[in-house]
Amino acid sequence: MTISTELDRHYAVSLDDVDRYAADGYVKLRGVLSADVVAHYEPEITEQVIRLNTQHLPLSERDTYSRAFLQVGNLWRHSEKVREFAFSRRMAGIAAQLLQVPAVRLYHDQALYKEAGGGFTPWHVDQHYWPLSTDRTVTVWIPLQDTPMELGPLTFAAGSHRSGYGREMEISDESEAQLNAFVAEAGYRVDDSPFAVGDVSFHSGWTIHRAPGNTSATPRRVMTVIYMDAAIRVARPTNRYQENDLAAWLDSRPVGRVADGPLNPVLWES
Ligand SMILES: O=C(O)CCC(=O)C(=O)O
Repeated sequence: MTISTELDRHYAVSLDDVDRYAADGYVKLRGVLSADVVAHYEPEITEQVIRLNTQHLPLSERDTYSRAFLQVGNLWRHSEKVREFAFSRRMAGIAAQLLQVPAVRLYHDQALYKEAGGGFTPWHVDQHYWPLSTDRTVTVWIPLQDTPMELGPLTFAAGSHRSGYGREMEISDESEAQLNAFVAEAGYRVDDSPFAVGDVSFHSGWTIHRAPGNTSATPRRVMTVIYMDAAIRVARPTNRYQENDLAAWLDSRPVGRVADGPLNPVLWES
């Protein structure tokens, strides 16, 4: 099988996984990509991250959020090869099956590289940042190497997407402290299990999640793609981050309109 065939090959999500996603707000799927596919795209993604990264301060001079990772968005616009990867129909099809919608669009992609010695990612929810009308959003987190505990695997509080807690909180030391206490008190199962290369996770926009720091000597290289229901509409921004997102990722589409800007192509439809 060729690399691009594999990226576009349909993955039938089991009913069990659809149910687990609905109940837990995330699902980890093993072996969705082959090691060959990951090895084919990783160097190009890494090259683009290095080229486009604007964070040059040493870790010791950064705040908690900036220590967590180097973050570069919409890499697909800079490289045809990354576009192939980010637009994978296999991944987008899984997103649609988990969201139980007939079609999904791209919100944006984002590389999240946790440097050697990089700090923890504080507990947070993603949709705090997104001016979108419903909760039909999901992020695929694709590690580009094996990711044992030392590298900082993405960690989920299972079932927390239904709590409504922490939705007004931006990612910070405060969100880490408050959500940590909430997750412990509520008794959510915390899944910080490792990822092997080819494993991916999908988490909902309201799932409370974090990642430990990278205590290893190598970077934790991760690519993510955020999908939304193709019928989702632009909602009135409720904070300054949502105002920025509206301009950066949604082509400043008017409130109430389907989020169908040129940066938001449909990536999969049934
Ligand atoms: O990769 C990380 O450390 C955090 C990722 C994350 O929060 C996300 O993809 O929503």
